[in-house]
Amino acid sequence: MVNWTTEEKSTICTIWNKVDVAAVGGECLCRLLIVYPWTQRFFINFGNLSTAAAISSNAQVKAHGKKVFTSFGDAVKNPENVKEIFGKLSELHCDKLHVDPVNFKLLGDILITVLAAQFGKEFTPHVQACFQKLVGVVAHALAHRYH
Ligand code: HNI
Repeated sequence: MVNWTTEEKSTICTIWNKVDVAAVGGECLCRLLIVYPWTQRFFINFGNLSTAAAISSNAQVKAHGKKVFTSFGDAVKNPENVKEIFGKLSELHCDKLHVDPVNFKLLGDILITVLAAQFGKEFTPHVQACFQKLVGVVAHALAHRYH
């Protein structure tokens, strides 16, 4: 069981409240698909993903990025209960989507780089450490029901 201090939770919320979830979510999923091209195989029904430009302007990628990071926002609000909150999602990603859990870590790291770029100096090492902890907990929770 991971413990969260009040300070860590408020540090994360302070940043997340300033995040445009649609913009950041879209950006993160785009980057995942461009930086780790093998992840495209999960999204073959999303239309044209043939070039970085095509991915960046793909409306389905943007919409799905928003969906994923809206869901991530539930973890921000309730970091103590991520395992419970993401139980069903873990089953879905395992049983139906067959997403290798390694990809949750990759997406988490991408979120960190996108937030670092957006927030600059405000994204101090301490803020990064808090987010690194959260993306780790989320990746762990999403992998939890795999069998
Ligand atoms: Ni993920 C669908 C949340 C990481 C591939 N994913 C969802 C949905 C949510 C979601 C919510 C919609 C579920 C539904 O329709 O009931 N995904 C999350 C979260 C993370 C994550 C919170 C990590 C932070 N998903 C990933 C990763 C991949 C991924 C890393 C693959 C590389 N997800 C999918 C796919 C779908 C999906 C594929 C189905 C897409 C569709 O609609 O066709």
